[in-house]
Amino acid sequence: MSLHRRPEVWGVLNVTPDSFSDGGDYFALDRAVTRAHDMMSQGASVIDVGGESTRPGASRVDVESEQARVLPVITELTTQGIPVSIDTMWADTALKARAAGATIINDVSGGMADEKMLPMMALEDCNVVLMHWRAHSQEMDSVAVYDDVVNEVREALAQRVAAALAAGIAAENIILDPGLGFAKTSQHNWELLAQLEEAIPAGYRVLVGASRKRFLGELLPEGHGVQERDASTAHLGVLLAEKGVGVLRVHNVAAQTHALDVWQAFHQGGLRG
Ligand code: PMM
Repeated sequence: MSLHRRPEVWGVLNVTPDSFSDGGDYFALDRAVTRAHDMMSQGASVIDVGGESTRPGASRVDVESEQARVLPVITELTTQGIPVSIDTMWADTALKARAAGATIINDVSGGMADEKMLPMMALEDCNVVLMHWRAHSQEMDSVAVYDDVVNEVREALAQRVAAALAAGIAAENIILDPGLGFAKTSQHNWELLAQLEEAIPAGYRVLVGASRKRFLGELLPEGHGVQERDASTAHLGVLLAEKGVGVLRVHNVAAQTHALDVWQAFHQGGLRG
């Protein structure tokens, strides 16, 4: 048998102008819903819907535009029975997404970007992802400075957990995330991955979002397409399964599912279960 339970795979659905355009457009909505169904049939357990790009250097999206992008998509997905996580730093967007049927709130700022976030999460009493974060996209590269990234991320996450518990969030609702690429160089990402057990306060479920990120691209030939990072993402997902990570947040769900099928069959000595 495997040492750890098989991780869940969450499919990324970014409803941003460079992906599915704004949610008011029927064709964009239609394409987003089709994409979500594809990811569910490929083995996703949750679709993580986001309307603000958090790439390094990206400018912020105002709350109204974000909601116009994500809420129609979330309403449609939840009506069709698809479990949805809302990827937002705005408490108001998270609250409206909950009203539209989202069951999980994924805040990459761990409640730091909007002071209303943690109290709202406590009242909603749902699963929440709290990620390690230092600053918004335009500033985050300038604060990617650490003496000891593993200890500093653990201490910062422990501080977020303390704030979440003080706000009234139940410990069993908390999922922690090291925040790969958010105020982190590639070297920082690899150090966090190598010592993930030390980087995350013990006793919480862990989500890792490594999918297609730049640090994986650095291992590929120059000029490669971003989708060529999917094999590296899937491989890393298996290594994270070995470490007991509970959730892998990925763009290519089929690739990650196949890789986990191999991992499971390898540990079980066949295709049982
Ligand atoms: N990364 C992105 C967006 N949301 N959420 C969590 N919890 N963890 C992450 O690492 C994360 C995230 C980066 O952008 P993408 O949507 O293109 O992957």
